[in-house]
Amino acid sequence: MPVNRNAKRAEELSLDSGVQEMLVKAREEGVETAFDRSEAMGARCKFGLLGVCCKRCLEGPCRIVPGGKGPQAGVCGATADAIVARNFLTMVTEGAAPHIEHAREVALTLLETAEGKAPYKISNPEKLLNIAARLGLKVDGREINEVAREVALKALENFQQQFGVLPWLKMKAPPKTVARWQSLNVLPVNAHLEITNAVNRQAMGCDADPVNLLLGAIRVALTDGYAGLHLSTDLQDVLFGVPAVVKSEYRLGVIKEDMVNISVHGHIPMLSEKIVEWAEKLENEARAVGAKGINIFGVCCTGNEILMRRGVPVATNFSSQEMPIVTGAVEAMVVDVQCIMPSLPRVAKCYHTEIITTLPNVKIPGATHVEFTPEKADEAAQTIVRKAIANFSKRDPEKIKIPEDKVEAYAGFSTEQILEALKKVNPEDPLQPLAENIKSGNILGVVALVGCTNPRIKQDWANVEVAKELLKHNVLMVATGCSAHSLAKFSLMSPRGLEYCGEGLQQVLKVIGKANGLEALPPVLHMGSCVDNSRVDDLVMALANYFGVEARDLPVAASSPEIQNPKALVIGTYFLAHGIDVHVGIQPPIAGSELVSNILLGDKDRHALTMDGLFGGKLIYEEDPVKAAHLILERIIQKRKALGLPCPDIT
Ligand code: BF8
Repeated sequence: MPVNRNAKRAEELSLDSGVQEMLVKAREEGVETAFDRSEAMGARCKFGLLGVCCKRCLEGPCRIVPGGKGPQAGVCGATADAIVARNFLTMVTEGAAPHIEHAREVALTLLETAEGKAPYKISNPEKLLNIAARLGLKVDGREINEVAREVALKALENFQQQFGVLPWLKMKAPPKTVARWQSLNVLPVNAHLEITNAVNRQAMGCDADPVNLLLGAIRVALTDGYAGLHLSTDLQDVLFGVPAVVKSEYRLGVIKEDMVNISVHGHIPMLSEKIVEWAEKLENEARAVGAKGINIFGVCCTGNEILMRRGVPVATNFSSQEMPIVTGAVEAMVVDVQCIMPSLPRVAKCYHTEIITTLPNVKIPGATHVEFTPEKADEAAQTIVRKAIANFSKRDPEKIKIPEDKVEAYAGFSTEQILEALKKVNPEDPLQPLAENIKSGNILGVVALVGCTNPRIKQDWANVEVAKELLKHNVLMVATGCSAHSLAKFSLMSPRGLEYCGEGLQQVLKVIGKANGLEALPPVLHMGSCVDNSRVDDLVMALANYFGVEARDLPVAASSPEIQNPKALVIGTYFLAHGIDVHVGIQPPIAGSELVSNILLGDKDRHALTMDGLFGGKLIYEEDPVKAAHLILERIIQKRKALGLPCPDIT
């Protein structure tokens, strides 16, 4: 890697001291990382940032300078409004497809498990029976595998039925909200059809109406929410268990010098669950090569999945996924799908780490491929763990340096676990303590911090600052995805984070925590991976029911200060469809169209047509984390006022 003498210092690129240390080491060893590439990329393309570049046919590529002297439409006549709306729909669709494929794979795994063809079991029959009953299936007197098979087949209808409303949406969405979606013609039928239709309407010479295209994005987002997020979480809980509170550790210090270290990275728990299982079974083989055992740690959302259910520690999140390799002490990094940097094998080449790809559709030059399918899960996991053990002796002792920092964190806050914790305060009416404290203002509102880290901004910084400012104003926080990792790394998922909370919130966290044998609940509740935003949705729906209103009426919001991936954008759009405000700290490419920007970002009182007016929630774009928190607080206050709840002065 050529030396960049003007490169930003490590402290300017990440808030995480371990990542900073590894970034310095990588640079000293001539290893290029995402932080360096992001800097080398320089200022991003203005047309791309504005969303006004169109590459849909060979007449172009066309690009428009909005309001400038050049052409105000592409060769075909598409205006900036149409191009920006179409590009937005493309991004949302590209975010939805991975979640939808994830969910389909889980449904197939459940089917194969029920039929005895895959080596998994029904870990939570109670949740399975509950889903079956809600789907209207007969459960009494039937074998559990028989019910599981029927649930799996019903789940697969989300990808193939030709008529009616998406089954998982029908099962879970509140009727009043569904009626609104129906009136706007945004109800999905099946996930594959919706993805095809979305791609079709974006194609050259198809849908050119920006409003219609944005409603198309809502339709894709609803598909994502129900046939992607909810379906994945529900069936994963059936197969692997509903998360309950676990105590674990975070940061690069979870890598252990005297053990065989295996990193699991990606999103699909079917693989990582098996790696954890086989790592335990093959401990002796690791000892035979001189290691003290096998240490599994997570990165990104696979990290969330096995943290939530098994308490497996997490090393880091998206932007710094290359850093575990730079420690020189990782024998294998096993990846499945999504958010995997293609640079990993290039970084690994400088050390002894083996990058192992696993799913048929994801291969990376320079990686070893061990094909994983649910039926062959045991064989694949054994092969992978043995490869890691064999690599232990290939370490270069000169290159080993592991940051010492690690922090404790609590995770496992599924909706079920939150209700269990609340039951300890009020067994008959578990939501009452939460609802009453929202009513009184001890809890001003609830905000979900969701999404990513992004090398365009200092890693973890915006996530942590938004959270701290909201906690200070008594906002109860939940978190998912890589932003959950950011908050855990800085003690916001341990009772130590209590010092950042306002008085009212502190009091509530202490009361609920003590009732559950803890000093206090952590100020931010870890609800899981990105597909587990379904859990956030479940919690909001439970609260809405309790208050007798819709989600759009509640003082709740979502925030993604360091958004990177279109998946986070589609999740945000899903929340918007429910009328939940969504903050982003990096602007999606919409600024090239005033119309599109006003629809997404505008207030219903100031613009004729807005998401705010149609659905009740709007997109908030603000890069400054403290200002962003205050924009969120303003909206929370507005919603509290509309509910007739007391509103403090916010300063
Ligand atoms: O699905 S939070 S960087 S890892 S997209 Fe990716 Fe963003 Fe991380 Fe999980 Ni979600």
